Amino acid sequence: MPPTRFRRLARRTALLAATTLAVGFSLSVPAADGVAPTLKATKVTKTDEPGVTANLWEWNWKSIGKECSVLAADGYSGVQVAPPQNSLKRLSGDAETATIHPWWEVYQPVSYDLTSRMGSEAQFKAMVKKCRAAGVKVYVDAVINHMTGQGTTSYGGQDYTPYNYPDVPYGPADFHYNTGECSSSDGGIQDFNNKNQVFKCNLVGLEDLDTDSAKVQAELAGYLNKLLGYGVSGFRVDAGKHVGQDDLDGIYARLNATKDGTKPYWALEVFGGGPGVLSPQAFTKSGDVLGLDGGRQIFNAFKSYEANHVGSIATLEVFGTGSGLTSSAKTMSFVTNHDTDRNAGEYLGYKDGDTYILANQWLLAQGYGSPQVYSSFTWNDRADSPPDKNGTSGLIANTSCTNGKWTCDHRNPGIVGMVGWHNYVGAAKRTNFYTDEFNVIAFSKGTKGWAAFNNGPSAKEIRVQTGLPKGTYCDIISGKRVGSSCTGTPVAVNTTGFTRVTVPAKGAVAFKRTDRV
Ligand code: ARE
Repeated sequence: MPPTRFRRLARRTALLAATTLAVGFSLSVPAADGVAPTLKATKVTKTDEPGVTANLWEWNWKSIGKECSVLAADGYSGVQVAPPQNSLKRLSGDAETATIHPWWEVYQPVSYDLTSRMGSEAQFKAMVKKCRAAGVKVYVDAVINHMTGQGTTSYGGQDYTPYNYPDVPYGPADFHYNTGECSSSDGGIQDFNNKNQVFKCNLVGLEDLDTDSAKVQAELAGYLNKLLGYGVSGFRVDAGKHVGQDDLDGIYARLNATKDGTKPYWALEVFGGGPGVLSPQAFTKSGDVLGLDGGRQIFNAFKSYEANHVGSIATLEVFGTGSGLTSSAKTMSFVTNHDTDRNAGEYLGYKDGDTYILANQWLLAQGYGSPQVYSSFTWNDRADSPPDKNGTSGLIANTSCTNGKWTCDHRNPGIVGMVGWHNYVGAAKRTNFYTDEFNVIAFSKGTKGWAAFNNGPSAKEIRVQTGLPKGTYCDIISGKRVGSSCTGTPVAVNTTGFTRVTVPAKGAVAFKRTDRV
């Protein structure tokens, strides 16, 4: 039987089963964690603030654990990791992709057991422990909107059928498809401007959980509280837009505090577009949101000149609420993530090379939101599996930053330099904004740091105010200060704070007050 037909039949059967179940359905709410009281029951008010994070997407737990000491030394305060729950394990390729184990298997949960492509539950725990010991907080990509949309087998070994996940357990009544709340004709989101469909129907065929029910909320909170119990500091909420504000709030209220005694960080994935009620702004009461619209604006500024000969990074003088984005305080910002990296033409990605690096350096300097730097694996086809441990097992190999299979942009010396710069200047205000009205900009952050960015194809000399005292400073993009010498380009600032400096093509120059040699 062709899979779609099987699926349709299975859905019909599930619907019947759901109707039967709904009659005798009794609410059983498992205790959230047993140990820590939920946020609702405590007076915890401070929310975890992530600082600069590295998104080591689909790196395995062992490799992340190892990398945390590098992250700590480079000034990152957190790491975001891929969805750790048990997921779909495909048995073969199909008409959509011949790849047996496309990267997106992990976005199809089967249970909240932590056996995954990235490792075992014990390895996950060990990774969190190691990272926390190094001073790096861990943020988990939480897939709580849905379960799978295909398959019957999983990495954890548990089998399932449509709308039946015995190991959670979830049955047909735990899905919107069967509660009758989804208004579309086929149970899927057909109209992304329709609130009911966006919240209550299946996103790309993924079985949408009945997240307004107390039972489902308690199961989800149980999963997230397990992670918090292991020392996790917060979550990137996958498809947050499709859970909806009320259900997100219901789940969040059931969470425990983090091990640091704060409310967990909660960054919601909410794509722009659609009516106001579905906009990222409309979710900022429920948590921070991912800076997806900001990523597009960054692309337009850095890339559109090359593509269309219009626009330039001079437009970034206004970036934030002034350009229609969510406020800095409510945003997790980035140049790219695992989806947008595969969306050339709308967002920058590692394949954009110097432009991508420069955009990351700029974002760290601009200081909008909680900036995140993305590093993952190289790919040719957008469905490509991450490098495999043993051929086609689906289990992810250890990361190597030198074998060409992984991108390790968070280690790029110029990006690392700007992480330190970002941390040092803190909340200092942007001043002395300069632009040549084309593709070069420069600015200071208070009297703490100065940076210049050239997105053009040739080097450019500028004469600008730095806001810093007279002296010779070490450019932290081309090198760093070691004692009183500089391994990069020294830059002179005169008694009135001005400098005359050449900003390399597709490059930056930056220094902090403490980089004086
Ligand atoms: C896979 C197959 C599908 C199949 C499905 C179920 O590709 O053909 O139907 O499995 O069997 C990722 C992949 C999907 C993959 C899925 C599950 O991208 O291809 O489906 O994993 O394995 C909207 C949502 C947004 C969502 C995107 C995909 O608003 O939340 O669609 N993004 C998150 C993740 C993705 C992930 C999922 C959610 C699912 O970040 O990586 O999917 O967990 C406009 C609209 C947006 C829309 C966007 C799509 O901008 O405004 O609303 O985003 O386009 O790019």
